[in-house]
Amino acid sequence: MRYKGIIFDLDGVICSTDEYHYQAWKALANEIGASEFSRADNARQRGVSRMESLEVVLEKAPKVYTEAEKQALADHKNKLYQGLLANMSPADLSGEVRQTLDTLRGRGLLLAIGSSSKNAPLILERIGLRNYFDQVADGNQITRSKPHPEVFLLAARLLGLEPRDCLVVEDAEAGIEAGQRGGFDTAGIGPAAECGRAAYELRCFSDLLTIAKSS
Ligand code: B16
Ligand code: MG
Repeated sequence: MRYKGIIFDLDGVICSTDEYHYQAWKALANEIGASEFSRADNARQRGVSRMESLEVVLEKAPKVYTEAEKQALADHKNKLYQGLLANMSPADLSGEVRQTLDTLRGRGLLLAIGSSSKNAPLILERIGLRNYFDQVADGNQITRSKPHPEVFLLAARLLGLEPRDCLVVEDAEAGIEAGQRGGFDTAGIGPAAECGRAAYELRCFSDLLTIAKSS
């Protein structure tokens, strides 16, 4: 087998919480008069930290905020976001994703999460995957978010694998860059499949079954 492990991004790869991030940032943007904040702006928030994501919204804001005010805005957005997460259940995990993960595991691959999100444990709980992955590396354990490779290097280390033995699966261009900088092969899905930088471009999640096949 070409790979021994697969490291999955969470938001936008395992589940569609990328849409909830957009909705929460859009609500905040409207509240502070940054109503020109758009989906194109949101694309730049994929994979980067909460505070870096806030800066994207504030580019459209009519006033300048202090650091303390920025922290309060980020906290407020996170409350809006967690309100959306509260409605999630195992039904929000697609059958395609679940079956693909089960098949990959059945082939003997180690599976990990590598997410910039501090909400990753909560999301995994909501969708019924709290104890599913062999390892979880997330925004609570790192100081530099994507495109820095820290979270993927941590995930590989927790799995006991070298980067060259792992495939990183990402929906964000920043995540593809992080994987490459860390020495991983990368597979892009959604926006990351269109950025022209991923080694593999997935049309759908189950395409992974072809990339990581038994030899
Ligand atoms: P939080 P991922 C990332 O998750 C999101 O793509 C990004 O939009 C978000 O700003 C970041 O998590 C931090 O999320 O506010 O929940 O800590 O795609 O790396 O799984
Ligand atoms: Mg993502």
